[in-house]
Amino acid sequence: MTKPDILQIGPYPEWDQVPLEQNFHMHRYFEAADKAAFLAEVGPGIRGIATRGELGANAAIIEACPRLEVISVYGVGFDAVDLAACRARGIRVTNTPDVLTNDVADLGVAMMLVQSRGMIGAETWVKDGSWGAKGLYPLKRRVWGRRAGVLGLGRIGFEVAKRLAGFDMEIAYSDVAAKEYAPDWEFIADPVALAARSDFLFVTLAASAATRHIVGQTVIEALGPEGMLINISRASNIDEDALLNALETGKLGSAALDVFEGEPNLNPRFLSLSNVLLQPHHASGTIETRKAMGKLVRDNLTAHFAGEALLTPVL
Ligand code: 8YV
Repeated sequence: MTKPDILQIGPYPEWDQVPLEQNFHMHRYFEAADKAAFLAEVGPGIRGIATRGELGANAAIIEACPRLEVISVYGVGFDAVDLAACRARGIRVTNTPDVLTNDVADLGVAMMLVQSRGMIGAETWVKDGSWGAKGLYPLKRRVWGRRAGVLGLGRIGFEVAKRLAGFDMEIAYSDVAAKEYAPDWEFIADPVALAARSDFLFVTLAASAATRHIVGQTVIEALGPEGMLINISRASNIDEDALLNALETGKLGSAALDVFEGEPNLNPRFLSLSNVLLQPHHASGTIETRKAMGKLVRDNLTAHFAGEALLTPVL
């Protein structure tokens, strides 16, 4: 049987690349110097796309592949896939939910702890001799017992809140409706009201056109000069200019961010701030989770081309 032709949008670890190559004819879009010429050459034969959450597949790529049947996303977020184009042509889309939930929640909570307790600066204090020369490290803010807000109580938000409960935090959340699976946590529909009563605000929303800039100037300023914003979802959920303005002027206390507009080329204004913790979009980045994500990407492609039900379809 001939191997189905798959357009690969970004690199994968070797442990995924090898089995992908065994079962499919992979075409490495990300290695092509002239992407348009590459698409014009291989696009007509492409039946599947393998991509990553943050890379997705845009309308131009989809259009260049007239025989495209399925897009398999390595990531839970599929906001970078042009779903309207897929719907119009009956193209199936899969993602990798569940397998990454706990690691993403872990990183969000770790970011809160590291930033609130000033651990990056504390390590520098040890390494650069400040401990000996200047004495004790400046005091930082506690985490346990304080007020946490979770914006988006889906799978990841729920796991974040569960972990925060272990720190005896006062937990509230916003979502489109109260969740029956969260009877112990306060539901506050309005994100501004949620931010106003929170010391820490976690953004854990699945991104879409509807959630774009849901965290804008009003939410950010409601969180306030003592508040911390933690984003482990997508940059588009936050108005980055409003965030940078608030961080620069002290209207927001601090931020811990794993995602950025235009990543990995983030706005240079972030780099000169001392009240941020910046992470390279690696909330799902453990060996265990990435292996499970890669397997799901392959299993969905294999199921599709075997005519079987997709494991984790979103379309
Ligand atoms: C990335 C993600 O896919 O799950 C998502 O939506 O954005 C991530 O898991 C990951 O960084 C691999 O590219």
